[in-house]
Amino acid sequence: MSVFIAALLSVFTASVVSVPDGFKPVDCSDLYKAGETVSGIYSIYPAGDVPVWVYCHMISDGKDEDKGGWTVFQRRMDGSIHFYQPWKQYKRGFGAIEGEYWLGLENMYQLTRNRKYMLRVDMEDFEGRKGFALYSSFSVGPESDGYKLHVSGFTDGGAGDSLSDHNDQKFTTFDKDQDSYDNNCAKQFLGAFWFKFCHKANPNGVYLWGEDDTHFSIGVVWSSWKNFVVSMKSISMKIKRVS
Ligand SMILES: [Ca+2]
Repeated sequence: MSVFIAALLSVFTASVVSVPDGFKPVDCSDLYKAGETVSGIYSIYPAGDVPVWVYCHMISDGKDEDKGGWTVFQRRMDGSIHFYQPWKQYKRGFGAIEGEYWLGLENMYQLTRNRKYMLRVDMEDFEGRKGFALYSSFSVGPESDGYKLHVSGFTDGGAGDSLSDHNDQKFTTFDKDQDSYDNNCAKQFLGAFWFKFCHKANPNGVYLWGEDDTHFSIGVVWSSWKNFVVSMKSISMKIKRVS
Protein backbone atom coordinates (compact mmCIF):
# COMPACT_ATOMS: atom_id res chain seq x y z
CA MET A 1 0.00 0.00 0.00
CA SER A 2 2.69 2.53 0.98
CA VAL A 3 4.68 1.56 -2.12
CA PHE A 4 1.61 2.27 -4.21
CA ILE A 5 1.15 5.69 -2.60
CA ALA A 6 4.84 6.51 -3.04
CA ALA A 7 4.60 5.58 -6.73
CA LEU A 8 1.48 7.68 -7.12
CA LEU A 9 3.15 10.62 -5.39
CA SER A 10 6.19 10.44 -7.62
CA VAL A 11 3.99 10.53 -10.73
CA PHE A 12 2.09 13.47 -9.27
CA THR A 13 5.18 15.49 -8.35
CA ALA A 14 6.74 14.77 -11.73
CA SER A 15 3.95 16.47 -13.63
CA VAL A 16 2.57 19.06 -11.23
CA VAL A 17 4.92 21.53 -9.60
CA SER A 18 3.85 22.74 -6.19
CA VAL A 19 4.20 26.30 -4.98
CA PRO A 20 4.40 27.59 -1.39
CA ASP A 21 1.17 28.02 0.59
CA GLY A 22 -0.40 31.45 0.34
CA PHE A 23 1.44 32.44 -2.83
CA LYS A 24 -1.10 33.43 -5.50
CA PRO A 25 0.77 34.05 -8.73
CA VAL A 26 -1.23 35.90 -11.35
CA ASP A 27 0.62 34.16 -14.18
CA CYS A 28 3.76 32.19 -15.07
CA SER A 29 5.81 35.40 -15.06
CA ASP A 30 5.14 35.69 -11.30
CA LEU A 31 6.18 32.06 -10.82
CA TYR A 32 9.37 32.55 -12.79
CA LYS A 33 10.28 35.63 -10.77
CA ALA A 34 9.64 33.60 -7.61
CA GLY A 35 12.29 31.12 -8.73
CA GLU A 36 10.25 28.48 -10.56
CA THR A 37 12.41 27.70 -13.60
CA VAL A 38 11.05 24.28 -14.54
CA SER A 39 8.43 24.11 -17.30
CA GLY A 40 5.28 22.31 -16.22
CA ILE A 41 1.79 22.57 -14.81
CA TYR A 42 1.11 25.26 -12.23
CA SER A 43 -1.96 26.98 -10.81
CA ILE A 44 -2.30 30.70 -11.38
CA TYR A 45 -4.84 33.31 -10.25
CA PRO A 46 -5.74 35.51 -13.23
CA ALA A 47 -8.73 37.11 -11.51
CA GLY A 48 -8.10 37.03 -7.78
CA ASP A 49 -9.11 34.00 -5.75
CA VAL A 50 -10.01 31.33 -8.30
CA PRO A 51 -7.07 29.11 -9.30
CA VAL A 52 -6.65 28.05 -12.92
CA TRP A 53 -4.36 25.24 -14.06
CA VAL A 54 -1.95 26.25 -16.78
CA TYR A 55 1.20 25.08 -18.52
CA CYS A 56 4.16 27.40 -17.85
CA HIS A 57 6.89 27.42 -20.46
CA MET A 58 9.78 28.59 -18.32
CA ILE A 59 12.56 28.72 -20.87
CA SER A 60 12.84 29.72 -24.50
CA ASP A 61 15.67 30.47 -26.90
CA GLY A 62 14.90 34.19 -26.89
CA LYS A 63 17.02 37.02 -25.60
CA ASP A 64 17.68 36.99 -21.87
CA GLU A 65 14.87 39.38 -21.05
CA ASP A 66 12.41 37.26 -23.06
CA LYS A 67 13.50 33.98 -21.62
CA GLY A 68 11.38 32.77 -18.77
CA GLY A 69 7.84 32.74 -17.47
CA TRP A 70 5.55 32.22 -20.44
CA THR A 71 1.88 31.48 -19.75
CA VAL A 72 0.62 29.11 -22.46
CA PHE A 73 -2.97 29.89 -23.49
CA GLN A 74 -3.19 27.67 -26.58
CA ARG A 75 -1.42 24.44 -27.42
CA ARG A 76 -1.73 21.78 -30.14
CA MET A 77 0.65 18.85 -30.30
CA ASP A 78 -0.98 15.52 -31.19
CA GLY A 79 -4.59 16.01 -32.26
CA SER A 80 -5.92 14.45 -29.07
CA ILE A 81 -8.32 17.28 -28.23
CA HIS A 82 -11.24 18.37 -30.39
CA PHE A 83 -10.95 22.13 -31.03
CA TYR A 84 -14.19 22.68 -32.99
CA GLN A 85 -15.93 23.86 -29.84
CA PRO A 86 -18.77 26.30 -29.11
CA TRP A 87 -18.54 29.80 -27.63
CA LYS A 88 -19.14 28.60 -24.06
CA GLN A 89 -16.03 26.41 -24.23
CA TYR A 90 -13.81 29.05 -25.83
CA LYS A 91 -14.95 31.46 -23.16
CA ARG A 92 -14.15 29.25 -20.18
CA GLY A 93 -11.40 27.06 -21.63
CA PHE A 94 -11.10 23.33 -22.44
CA GLY A 95 -8.67 20.49 -23.04
CA ALA A 96 -5.90 18.84 -21.02
CA ILE A 97 -3.29 21.10 -19.45
CA GLU A 98 -0.56 18.47 -19.85
CA GLY A 99 -1.38 18.27 -23.56
CA GLU A 100 -3.65 20.24 -25.87
CA TYR A 101 -5.79 23.00 -24.42
CA TRP A 102 -7.29 26.47 -24.66
CA LEU A 103 -7.01 28.60 -21.51
CA GLY A 104 -10.25 30.50 -22.09
CA LEU A 105 -11.03 34.00 -23.32
CA GLU A 106 -12.27 35.22 -19.96
CA ASN A 107 -8.99 34.20 -18.29
CA MET A 108 -7.06 35.90 -21.10
CA TYR A 109 -9.11 39.06 -20.65
CA GLN A 110 -8.58 39.01 -16.87
CA LEU A 111 -4.83 38.53 -17.30
CA THR A 112 -4.30 41.25 -19.88
CA ARG A 113 -6.83 43.91 -18.85
CA ASN A 114 -4.49 45.77 -16.48
CA ARG A 115 -1.09 44.31 -17.36
CA LYS A 116 1.16 44.53 -20.39
CA TYR A 117 2.07 41.30 -22.18
CA MET A 118 4.10 40.16 -25.14
CA LEU A 119 3.06 37.17 -27.23
CA ARG A 120 5.13 34.37 -28.69
CA VAL A 121 3.78 31.78 -31.14
CA ASP A 122 6.00 28.71 -31.48
CA MET A 123 5.42 26.10 -34.15
CA GLU A 124 6.95 22.99 -35.67
CA ASP A 125 6.16 21.14 -38.89
CA PHE A 126 6.15 17.37 -39.44
CA GLU A 127 9.71 17.51 -40.83
CA GLY A 128 10.99 18.88 -37.52
CA ARG A 129 11.52 22.45 -38.71
CA LYS A 130 10.73 25.15 -36.17
CA GLY A 131 9.77 28.78 -36.36
CA PHE A 132 8.21 31.42 -34.18
CA ALA A 133 6.62 34.84 -34.28
CA LEU A 134 6.99 37.41 -31.52
CA TYR A 135 4.67 40.34 -30.77
CA SER A 136 5.66 43.03 -28.29
CA SER A 137 2.06 43.75 -27.28
CA PHE A 138 -0.93 41.45 -26.76
CA SER A 139 -4.26 41.81 -25.00
CA VAL A 140 -7.84 40.56 -25.19
CA GLY A 141 -10.80 42.90 -24.68
CA PRO A 142 -13.90 42.21 -22.54
CA GLU A 143 -16.73 39.87 -23.55
CA SER A 144 -18.97 42.92 -24.09
CA ASP A 145 -16.61 43.83 -26.94
CA GLY A 146 -16.44 40.29 -28.33
CA TYR A 147 -13.11 39.44 -26.65
CA LYS A 148 -11.40 41.54 -29.28
CA LEU A 149 -7.74 40.82 -30.07
CA HIS A 150 -5.15 43.57 -29.73
CA VAL A 151 -1.77 42.57 -31.10
CA SER A 152 1.16 44.58 -32.46
CA GLY A 153 4.94 44.89 -32.60
CA PHE A 154 5.86 41.88 -34.76
CA THR A 155 9.39 40.42 -34.73
CA ASP A 156 10.15 37.51 -37.07
CA GLY A 157 11.42 34.26 -35.63
CA GLY A 158 11.36 32.58 -39.04
CA ALA A 159 7.62 31.92 -39.26
CA GLY A 160 6.54 35.32 -40.57
CA ASP A 161 3.60 37.41 -39.49
CA SER A 162 0.20 35.74 -39.81
CA LEU A 163 -1.44 37.48 -36.88
CA SER A 164 -1.23 41.26 -37.40
CA ASP A 165 -4.05 40.94 -39.94
CA HIS A 166 -6.26 39.64 -37.12
CA ASN A 167 -5.66 42.70 -34.96
CA ASP A 168 -8.83 44.36 -33.65
CA GLN A 169 -11.03 41.39 -34.61
CA LYS A 170 -13.65 39.90 -32.31
CA PHE A 171 -13.62 36.18 -31.53
CA THR A 172 -15.83 33.89 -33.64
CA THR A 173 -17.01 30.34 -32.96
CA PHE A 174 -19.42 28.24 -35.03
CA ASP A 175 -22.25 29.35 -32.76
CA LYS A 176 -21.21 33.01 -32.42
CA ASP A 177 -20.42 34.88 -35.63
CA GLN A 178 -18.53 38.11 -34.96
CA ASP A 179 -16.37 38.18 -38.10
CA SER A 180 -16.54 40.48 -41.14
CA TYR A 181 -17.33 37.69 -43.58
CA ASP A 182 -20.81 37.07 -45.08
CA ASN A 183 -20.84 33.57 -43.65
CA ASN A 184 -19.32 32.24 -40.42
CA CYS A 185 -15.51 31.83 -40.69
CA ALA A 186 -15.45 29.26 -37.87
CA LYS A 187 -17.93 27.05 -39.76
CA GLN A 188 -16.09 27.60 -43.04
CA PHE A 189 -12.62 26.77 -41.68
CA LEU A 190 -13.59 24.45 -38.83
CA GLY A 191 -11.88 26.36 -36.05
CA ALA A 192 -12.49 29.32 -33.77
CA PHE A 193 -10.42 32.46 -33.80
CA TRP A 194 -10.25 36.23 -34.10
CA PHE A 195 -11.41 35.82 -37.69
CA LYS A 196 -11.74 38.72 -40.12
CA PHE A 197 -12.80 37.45 -43.56
CA CYS A 198 -11.39 34.96 -42.76
CA HIS A 199 -7.78 34.19 -41.75
CA LYS A 200 -4.03 34.16 -42.21
CA ALA A 201 -3.68 31.75 -39.30
CA ASN A 202 -5.98 29.03 -38.00
CA PRO A 203 -4.25 27.60 -34.92
CA ASN A 204 -7.52 26.13 -33.60
CA GLY A 205 -8.30 24.40 -36.90
CA VAL A 206 -8.43 20.67 -37.66
CA TYR A 207 -5.35 18.60 -36.72
CA LEU A 208 -4.33 17.20 -40.13
CA TRP A 209 -0.92 15.52 -39.89
CA GLY A 210 0.90 17.71 -42.40
CA GLU A 211 0.21 18.73 -45.97
CA ASP A 212 -3.21 18.05 -47.47
CA ASP A 213 -4.15 20.19 -50.46
CA THR A 214 -7.65 18.72 -50.59
CA HIS A 215 -8.45 20.59 -47.40
CA PHE A 216 -7.74 24.27 -48.00
CA SER A 217 -7.22 26.40 -44.90
CA ILE A 218 -9.01 24.20 -42.37
CA GLY A 219 -5.83 22.79 -40.82
CA VAL A 220 -3.62 24.15 -38.05
CA VAL A 221 -2.34 26.81 -40.43
CA TRP A 222 0.20 29.65 -40.13
CA SER A 223 0.15 30.83 -43.73
CA SER A 224 3.17 33.15 -43.75
CA TRP A 225 5.39 30.17 -42.98
CA LYS A 226 3.75 27.14 -44.68
CA ASN A 227 0.90 28.49 -46.86
CA PHE A 228 -2.71 27.36 -46.37
CA VAL A 229 -2.53 23.63 -46.98
CA VAL A 230 0.19 22.59 -44.52
CA SER A 231 -0.99 21.81 -41.01
CA MET A 232 1.49 22.16 -38.14
CA LYS A 233 2.68 19.28 -35.99
CA SER A 234 2.65 21.59 -33.01
CA ILE A 235 1.81 25.16 -32.24
CA SER A 236 1.60 27.04 -28.96
CA MET A 237 0.62 30.59 -28.12
CA LYS A 238 2.04 32.01 -24.92
CA ILE A 239 2.25 35.34 -23.16
CA LYS A 240 4.79 36.91 -20.85
CA ARG A 241 4.46 40.02 -18.75
CA VAL A 242 6.37 43.09 -19.86
CA SER A 243 7.64 45.09 -16.93
CA1 LIG B 1 -19.84 36.55 -40.52
